[in-house]
Amino acid sequence: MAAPDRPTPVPGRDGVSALKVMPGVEIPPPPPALKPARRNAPDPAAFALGVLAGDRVQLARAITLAESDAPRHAVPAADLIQRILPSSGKSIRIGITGVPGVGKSTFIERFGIFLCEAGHRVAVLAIDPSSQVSRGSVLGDKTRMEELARHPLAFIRPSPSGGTLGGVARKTRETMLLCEAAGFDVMLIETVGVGQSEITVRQMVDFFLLLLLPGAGDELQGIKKGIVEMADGLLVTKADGDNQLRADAARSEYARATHHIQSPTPGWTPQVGMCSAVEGTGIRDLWETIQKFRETTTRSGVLEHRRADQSRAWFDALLEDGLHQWFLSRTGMAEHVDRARNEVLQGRTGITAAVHSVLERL
Ligand SMILES: Nc1nc2c(ncn2[C@@H]2O[C@H](COP(=O)(O)OP(=O)(O)OP(=O)(O)O)[C@@H](O)[C@H]2O)c(=O)[nH]1
Ligand SMILES: [Mg+2]
Repeated sequence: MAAPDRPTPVPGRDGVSALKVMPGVEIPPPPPALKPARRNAPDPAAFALGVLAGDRVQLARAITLAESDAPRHAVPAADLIQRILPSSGKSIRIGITGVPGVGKSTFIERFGIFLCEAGHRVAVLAIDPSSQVSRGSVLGDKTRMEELARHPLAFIRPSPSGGTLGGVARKTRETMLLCEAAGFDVMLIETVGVGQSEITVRQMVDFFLLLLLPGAGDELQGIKKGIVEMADGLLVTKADGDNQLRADAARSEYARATHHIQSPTPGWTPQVGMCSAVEGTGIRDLWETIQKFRETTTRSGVLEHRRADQSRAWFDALLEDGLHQWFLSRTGMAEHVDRARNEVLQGRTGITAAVHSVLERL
């Protein structure tokens, strides 16, 4: 058997400096800005300038920084958001939900292209907590939303992966602020129509749109009534071909149903429409509805109020998160919490007493 080849040391790796490969040649130390330790340090000021100039490459990098879970990125990421904050907030933020297969991706592609053709700059984001493993459905969608992805006025970013719904939401929210600062004036934020993520998206958008299949009668299609109650607009999809009649019937039924449901937005009655993303019908009407919504809620102050409420809730949630993490990071605390919880599960301590015993350690 031949002896294995000894691998050649690679400069920049294997502890070999590319600057010292020539024996006897002395290279002066690099100037401070090029010191290896700083090479990868993100520069929030430079990122912010790039984002504000609408540079897409810098925007993508800035988002990656904001999404990072690495503790060393926390400070520069916060600095970056701080710098772009005054230039954010000027878009109309639209949340889109619906059960799997209802036609979200197809609709977003068609709607997005419609908006781009009207001169808008559209960012498509997503919240999909299940994307921890698969890297997110929208990544696959980016290839499906081929035409929109290629459009120079559109920007598509898959759902951040990893972590809790709260963590994913924080990242998407900051991505939204960055996209706004980069000049995108319509945000389309998709979420899968299952679980808690609708509530989270509702908490970060102005207008919440629920897509519905053209087979009504199915008792709101297994959609929780609570989700219908969060919507500012309902849109029956696939209103084409054989589905046309059923879509019509579904639209009427939902229009009747919404009369009995309290609107999530004071002074606004949820509108029910239908569309075919394949044929492109109903898209313009929807956009007119959303513009009317924006005018109405801006005039009444409801929009400003909603955003203030959202910021307040967001602040409280982050503070709570931070406190929780800080609490568990205290020496021995995580173990103590586990022990106390086990005592409860084994019926040896009541819940209130167990929680007290944990808090007493502070
Ligand atoms: N006839 C018709 N079919 C449509 C329309 N929109 C979507 N579809 C079809 O419905 C199926 C599901 O569409 P998607 O856009 O992938 O649905 P989705 O909600 O994104 O699905 P998930 O990503 O799995 O949650 C596909 O086969 C589409 O071709 C439409 O307007 N008309
Ligand atoms: Mg999809």
